[in-house]
Amino acid sequence: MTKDAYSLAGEAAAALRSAAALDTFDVALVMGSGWVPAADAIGETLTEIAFSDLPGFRAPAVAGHGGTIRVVRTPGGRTALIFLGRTHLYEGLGVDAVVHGVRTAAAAGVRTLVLTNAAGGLRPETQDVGDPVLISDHINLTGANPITGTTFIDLTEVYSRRLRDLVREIDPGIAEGVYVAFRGPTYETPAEIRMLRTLGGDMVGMSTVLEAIAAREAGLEVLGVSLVTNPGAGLSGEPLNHEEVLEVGRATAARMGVLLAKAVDRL
Ligand code: 8IG
Repeated sequence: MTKDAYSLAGEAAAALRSAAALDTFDVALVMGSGWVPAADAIGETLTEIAFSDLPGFRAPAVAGHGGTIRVVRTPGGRTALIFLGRTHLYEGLGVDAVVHGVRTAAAAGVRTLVLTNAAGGLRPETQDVGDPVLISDHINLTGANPITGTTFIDLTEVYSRRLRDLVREIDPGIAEGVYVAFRGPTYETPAEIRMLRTLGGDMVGMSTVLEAIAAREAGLEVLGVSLVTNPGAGLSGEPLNHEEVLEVGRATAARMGVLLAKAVDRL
């Protein structure tokens, strides 16, 4: 079963190369909810391929999460694969489905991966809604792992210090933080949010960590960026609302797009 997932990614990569009429790609970006409008700023679209046209992909289940791969030429002349939408563990399709895009990108020749997400903020004292945060490390509380067997991957530097330093040259004020992932789809209880603050988390979400692990297994260099779209449950006195989360994303998309566009040409 596990080996099957890697060969399925190989088949998807071959189909992607053929659909794009390109042999390789420089960088892949996974755009989480709130980041999709930012994709327009990355560059000129050469081709757009529906997930449903490639082996092993499923259309995302959540409204606002997209469902295509854009092949983009950046102003600096790089070719980027932009995954508009992702599969989440809470959809119940299994961990191989969650990381299929990352494995496909790696099999298609990508060496650098940008993972973006929308997240709850665990530090409202220092974070504002709409702020991007560089992911410096993660805590995987999903209970899942994309790797099966005796493959002991080093996770000392999942999120490349080199790439974080590069982004900080573009946006010196950008914060860094530890991203904690739960399986979801429920948001946290206030007690869980207090626990995560004690554990050293700065953002909480339901994505990214499994993709980052699969990327490190494939030898990719990873940049992770969270968009803080709400304070964690119990930190603001308001209940969490998926529509409001999407709205914050829309309102801040332009800033995210400019940041990523500048970053991608320097990676
Ligand atoms: I956007 O507060 C977004 N995604 N687990 N908790 C979790 N995921 C999230 C949250 C949040 N906000």
